[in-house]
Amino acid sequence: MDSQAEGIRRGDRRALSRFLSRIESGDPTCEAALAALYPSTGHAQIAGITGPPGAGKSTLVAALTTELRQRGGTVAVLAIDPSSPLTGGALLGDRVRMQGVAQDPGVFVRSAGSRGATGGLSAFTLDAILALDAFGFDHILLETVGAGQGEVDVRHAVHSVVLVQPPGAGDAIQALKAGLLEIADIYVVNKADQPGAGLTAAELNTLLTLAPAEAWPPPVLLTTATAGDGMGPLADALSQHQAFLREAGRAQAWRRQQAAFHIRSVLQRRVLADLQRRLNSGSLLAQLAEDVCNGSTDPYAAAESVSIYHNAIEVH
Ligand SMILES: Nc1nc2c(ncn2[C@@H]2O[C@H](COP(=O)(O)OP(=O)(O)O)[C@@H](O)[C@H]2O)c(=O)[nH]1
Ligand SMILES: [Mg+2]
Repeated sequence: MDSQAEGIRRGDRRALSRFLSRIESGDPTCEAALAALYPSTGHAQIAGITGPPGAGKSTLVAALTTELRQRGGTVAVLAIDPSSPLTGGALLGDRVRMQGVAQDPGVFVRSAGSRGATGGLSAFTLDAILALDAFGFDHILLETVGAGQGEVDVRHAVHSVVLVQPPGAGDAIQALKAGLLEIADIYVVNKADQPGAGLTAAELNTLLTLAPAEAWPPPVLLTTATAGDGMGPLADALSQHQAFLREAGRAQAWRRQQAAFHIRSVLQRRVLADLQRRLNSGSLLAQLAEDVCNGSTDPYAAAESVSIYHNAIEVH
């Protein structure tokens, strides 16, 4: 096996860090190592923390990490934020808190810009989760900016989706009315120290009672992430949701959906990489563009001429 993959199995954090960098850079040799690590996965409880920018997701992830550590679990945090690539920005809003958790050997924090992959979560995220799971973390917290398609994608990468909103988030409530936000397993109204939080939570509760009854009625929780308030009930809700998934074969169904999503993501990445290579080789794309400009063809016929990928690209 790949030496970094072996390092991950042994619990070597530096090997894990380096391996995540390789995954992020799109190193194709990672796939064999990931395949070798796959049988070691399935232990971690994976939660997606999503919601609009500024809702307090990073602060909440830090506070929740502290809570989960107090309960004895190890925690990996993966923050995917297109606006803050690998080196950018303070991942966890509160620097003091960040230092606190960063020095804890039971906590691993990784921030990454989303790799421009079309629509939401990329194969990178799934591969990174796989590596963190194989390393043996008890909890993986994935922070993503909830925006359009990304929110739908996150459901297939995590066991539990937590939607974080600030008070008075009229837009989110409109979206919920339109059925766009019925993806969350747990709703959190953060910044409960600000006016209107109780009202927003009550509105959300009302809207959720209008939705068709589900086997898991999503709870609505109030938190003040900056003070660490509400983290106990949030950690409880997460473990209750995990227990719910384990009932009646739901975990198997989840695993199947997750596997399908992962296969599709890997295929999309390969097809796109193949296509990129093909278009770059011998300046094929530049040549075709030239043909379109001089009137000898049109963009559709030009695309058609790269026919080897014609069918493959439609697989999505
Ligand atoms: N008043 C208040 N501010 C908060 C709370 N949680 C986060 N914030 C602040 O909201 C801002 C955005 O927080 P951040 O965690 O970066 O949000 P993210 O963009 O969703 O990750 C920061 O200034 C935080 O200090 C809270 O519970 N109450
Ligand atoms: Mg953030």
